[in-house]
Formats: sequence, C-alpha cells, structure tokens
Amino acid sequence: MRDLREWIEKVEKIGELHRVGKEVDWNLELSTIVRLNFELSGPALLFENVKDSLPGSRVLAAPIGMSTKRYAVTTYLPVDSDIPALMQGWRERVKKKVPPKKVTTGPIKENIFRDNEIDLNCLPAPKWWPFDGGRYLGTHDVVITKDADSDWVNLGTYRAMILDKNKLGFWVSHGHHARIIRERWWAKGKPCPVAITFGQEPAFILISGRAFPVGESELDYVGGLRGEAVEVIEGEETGLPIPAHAEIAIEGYSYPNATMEEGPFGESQGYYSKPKEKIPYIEVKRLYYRNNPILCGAQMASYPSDSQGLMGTIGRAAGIWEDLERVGVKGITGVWNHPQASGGMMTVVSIKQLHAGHAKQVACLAAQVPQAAYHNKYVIVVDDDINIFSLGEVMWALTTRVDLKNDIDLIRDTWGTYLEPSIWPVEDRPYSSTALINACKPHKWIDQFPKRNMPDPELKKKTIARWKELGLPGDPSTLR
Ligand SMILES: Cc1cc2nc3c(=O)[nH]c(=O)nc-3n(C[C@H](O)[C@H](O)[C@H](O)COP(=O)(O)O)c2cc1C
Ligand SMILES: [Mn+2]
Repeated sequence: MRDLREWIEKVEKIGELHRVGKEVDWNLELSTIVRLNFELSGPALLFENVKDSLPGSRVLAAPIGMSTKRYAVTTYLPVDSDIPALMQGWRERVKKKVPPKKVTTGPIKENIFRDNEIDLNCLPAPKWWPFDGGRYLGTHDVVITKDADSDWVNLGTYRAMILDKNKLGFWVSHGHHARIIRERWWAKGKPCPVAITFGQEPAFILISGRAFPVGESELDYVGGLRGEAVEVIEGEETGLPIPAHAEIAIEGYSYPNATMEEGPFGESQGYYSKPKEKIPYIEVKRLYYRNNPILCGAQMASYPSDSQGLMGTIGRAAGIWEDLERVGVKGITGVWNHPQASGGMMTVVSIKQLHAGHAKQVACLAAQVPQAAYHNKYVIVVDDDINIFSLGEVMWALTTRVDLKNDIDLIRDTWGTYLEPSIWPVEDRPYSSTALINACKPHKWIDQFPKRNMPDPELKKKTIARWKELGLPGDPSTLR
C-alpha cells in the first residue's frame, strides 16, 4: 500500500467505509456527523463534497476509531485479528526498519503553489468543536523535521491550526522530538525547516504518533511496517524528505522568538484543555497537493473517538511491553492501555508473580520506561487470571485485591502534558504524577489468599457439551 487511496479501496472492500456525497459544511457540521458516527460504532467516512473548498477535495474522517478491522488493514494483518493479535502483529512489524528511497517526482507534485500564491483556506480543513480558535488542518498529520547537526529526520504528529493564509500553528509538547529539534536550530539563530503531510497511508500516523528513541527516524519504521521503502521527494524549499504519495503537503520555516495566538482546541482528553496562547508557528513557503486531494482528519474527543480509540493504544501498550522485555523483566503476560482512559493514560499489566517485590518492580518500570513515561496517570498490575481487556475484571481486581493503605504509591513530578485538565494553573502542567497500584494477590500471604468461587473445570466442560441438549440459549463454547 503506498497511499491513502489504496487504503480507502481496501477498507471499502470489507464494508468499513461510507461515502458522503452530499455537501457538508466544514464548519462544525462535518465533525458533528463524525461524533454521532462514532457513537453508533460506524465506518470510516469519506466526505466527497465539502462546502466552499477546492473543487474535488475530500476529507477522510474516523480512519480507525475502535475498529479492529480498519486497524488490521492499516498494519497489514489478517482482518479478523482481535486486539491481542493486533498487538503481537504490531510488535513484530515495528522490529523491522527500511530506510526511505529518494525519487525525483511523484503524485504530490501534481499541484504546487509558491509563496504569495498560497492560501491554506482553500483546503477542506474542519472546524471541529464550537469553541475552537480556528480550523485545524493538522490533526492526522505527519510533521517532518531534521536535526540541525545530524541526519536524524523525525516524524511526529502535532496539531496544526490555520492562523493565516500561509501560517500554521506548531504546537509541540515539551519532550517531543520536533521541539528538541527546533530548539537546536533556534539556538544557532536559524529558522527551523518543517514539512507536514496531511493525508497519507494511515500506517504513518501509527508510527509518527509513537515514541521512538531520539535519533531514530520514523520514516524507517513506516518502511519496516509496510515492508517497502517510503518513496520521498526532496522539498524544493527546505530539502526535507516528503512522501511522494502524500495527498497534501507543505514546507516552510518556524522562526525563533516568533509567536501567534493559537487555540483553544477541543483535544484528545475531551476538553478544550489548554487556553488560547501565543505559540511558535510555521510560515508556509510551498503548498503541494495531488489532484482531488484527500485531507485526513482525526477526531479528538472523549471515548469513543480517534484519540480515544485503537490508533494510539495498541502501539502504546505494545511499546511498553517491548520496553519491559528489553530491560529483562520476566513474567509479563499482557499489557493494555484502555482507550476509555483518555486514550491510554492508564497502563494495566498482567503478570505471573515470580517473587516478593515482583509486582512493585513491574509497576515502577511500567510507569517510566520510555514508551510509557508521557502522561501515564495510573499503572495497575494484576495477576494473570484477570482479563486485562475487560475493564470490569480490572475493576474487580482493584476492589478485591488492593489493600489501599499498602498497595498504592504516588510518583511525583512525572512527565505531564499541558492538556491535563485537572492541574491548575496551566504553568504547573509539565509536571504530573503517576499512581502505582498493586492489584495482585498480596505476595506475602499468597498461599492463604481466598480462592475464587468458580465452576469446577471438569463439570464446566461437561455442561458446555450438554448445553444444546438442555435447550439453553447462546453458545458457551466461545467463552474464555
Ligand atoms: C492524532 C494525534 C494527535 C497528536 N497531537 C499532538 C500535538 O498536538 N502535540 C504534541 O506534542 N503531541 C501530539 N500527539 C502525540 C505525539 O504525536 C506523540 O507523542 C509522538 O511520540 C511524537 O513524536 P516524537 O516522539 O517524534 O516527538 C498526537 C498524537 C496523535 C496520534
Ligand atoms: Mn521521534
């Protein structure tokens, strides 16, 4: 799969895409449809006629949401995979790296606008929420920057609001890589070159939204995931690599000490989390798009949504599991970040308890390994008899295996986010705190811990075998 168009074709074939041919307003109407569609567990939506936009331009919304099928297509896995299978598949795929391949041209060059010719408002960028400060062109975008002193090319997903016909907000949270990179350019007194794509094969966003190590290029991971190098053109203004099959792209510069008012924006946590503020911006020098370009948009909202769906959570849980194994922690049987917890701000780990202190070791590390550290509010460690994908079972473990006075710790001043609504004033938000909850059977007296009242395993098997004969409804053989 090289582009969003092939992805749309595949998703349409399995009945997971709906085309909206009638005219829809980019001003709140599109996003209201997307929200209602999420509440109905609907398909991905392709809006083919967006009011007052470039003729032929389209918006793909709700690319993945909570759909395991759409996630499977995106990651080249069997369509009927369940979440644990998708997670294992993802872990295998992100082990591979294939560097990008330079090409001289590609569909992204079908239309090019330079300097004064540029007007970003021609694109079908939605205004997502009633109190948003403007139209957000970048929600499902890929921001490309290059280190000032090395060959490190970073891809990250950061929101981009249209501030002016040739200016975009450049909001990057502290600790994220484009922020580290732009500060290095600014320290030299130079503007930071930036390219962004707004519509690309959705595998990109799964990679650009994850925390890979400083110095590693997400472009190589996208190549690894798809098993084929990403073809890139050289941006004519900045020389940055731009995927040749992207739908829409810009390049330009972010200047030191230059800020404009941006936001607020109805964000991933489900709030207008951060007030309007002066932040760095990108002055756009080139705008590229394919004929009939497709802007891809992710809806940031409380569950169910794109931000509180599978897009971020499978990769986050798989990454934490990978990091834990890398440092040599044994006995991990599962990791899950529930989409309902603000899109993954609660990490649940199941273990086979191996020794005294094991559960606490896992809790501490699962809070702070590199792929876990950003905005991880709760870590809950449970025994391996708990199905961690069931919030009900996790809740049962919390209420029956946690001796509150002993089993909860708080780590202070952890890596937070400006989007955290519970911390005030806003200036305090870079520092958060993380609760570690040991919801395992207490290791000290595990031998005496009450047994669970469950059916006798032999009798359970026999009963399942007799189910039909007894004329009972349903099929218990599908149960765990
Ligand atoms: C849909 C989506 C939107 C995001 N928006 C932002 C954002 O506006 N600012 C930000 O700093 N991180 C945002 N993130 C999180 C970063 O993309 C993520 O932390 C990623 O690791 C950043 O890449 P980096 O590690 O190379 O900096 C978003 C993630 C997704 C999936
Ligand atoms: Mn990175």
